[in-house]
Amino acid sequence: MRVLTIIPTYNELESLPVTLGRLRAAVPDADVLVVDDNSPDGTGELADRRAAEDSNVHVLHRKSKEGLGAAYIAGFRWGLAAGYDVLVEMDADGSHQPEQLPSLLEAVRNGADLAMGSRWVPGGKVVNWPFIRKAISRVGSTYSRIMLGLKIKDVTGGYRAFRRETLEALNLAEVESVGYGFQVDLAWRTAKLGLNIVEVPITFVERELGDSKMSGNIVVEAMVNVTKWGLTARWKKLTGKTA
Ligand SMILES: Nc1nc2c(ncn2[C@@H]2O[C@H](COP(=O)(O)OP(=O)(O)OP(=O)(O)O)[C@@H](O)[C@H]2O)c(=O)[nH]1
Ligand SMILES: [Mg+2]
Repeated sequence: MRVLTIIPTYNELESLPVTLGRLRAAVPDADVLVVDDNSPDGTGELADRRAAEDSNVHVLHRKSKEGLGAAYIAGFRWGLAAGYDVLVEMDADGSHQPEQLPSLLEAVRNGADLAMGSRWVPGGKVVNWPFIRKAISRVGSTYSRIMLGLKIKDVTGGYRAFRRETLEALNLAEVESVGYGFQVDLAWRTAKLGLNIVEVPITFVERELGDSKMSGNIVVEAMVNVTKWGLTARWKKLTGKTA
């Protein structure tokens, strides 16, 4: 299995070297693609230096900050064109521990079309999150599950391994969401295709270095979209139109 781990970055100068080092040590066979949105702090140049030293590391430079979703879609396209079998999503900030990647890859090897790192299944954990952050994540996941009829416990999580055929079957050009909505969107599209989604327990560790790109807007976007998708699907069912 040729594996590509995609790491989107925006101002991750402190975190990226740590994450890259851990990832290359934990899963040396996997290639890495850093997708940088022209970070003003020089993250893109740092990634270029790492790529020059290590032939398993690649960099995709984008002109401006267009959000996590757009960066991942560009990364998926790059990885599919390069012929990888499995494409992994991983944050740069250490929240997704590279040492746990083998369990996601194992799930794919055992037949998952999409393996999702999950904080909210037995064995899953969150380290260093205040009560309010946990509450927002759990409420957001539960709301999405009810609205969209999903069985997944951690819908917004962003530590995932996709089999290439899964991404080929999704219509990536249709995906517009930017933040957490992007993760929900991909999970929902995968579920609608009837593909095999497996949740793998992970320990999610809140970032220690650098600044968050999370914003109220991202949460609102996700909630609005989930509501829209859920109601549209119900309406189509009621009126007999196929989704
Ligand atoms: N290329 C690119 N990467 C982004 C963008 N926004 C966020 N990222 C990256 O996406 C990953 C997740 O972003 P975070 O800021 O950690 O968001 P979060 O995990 O919701 O919030 P934290 O609690 O701060 O960790 C990190 O690797 C970011 O650098 C963007 O617009 N473009
Ligand atoms: Mg983070």
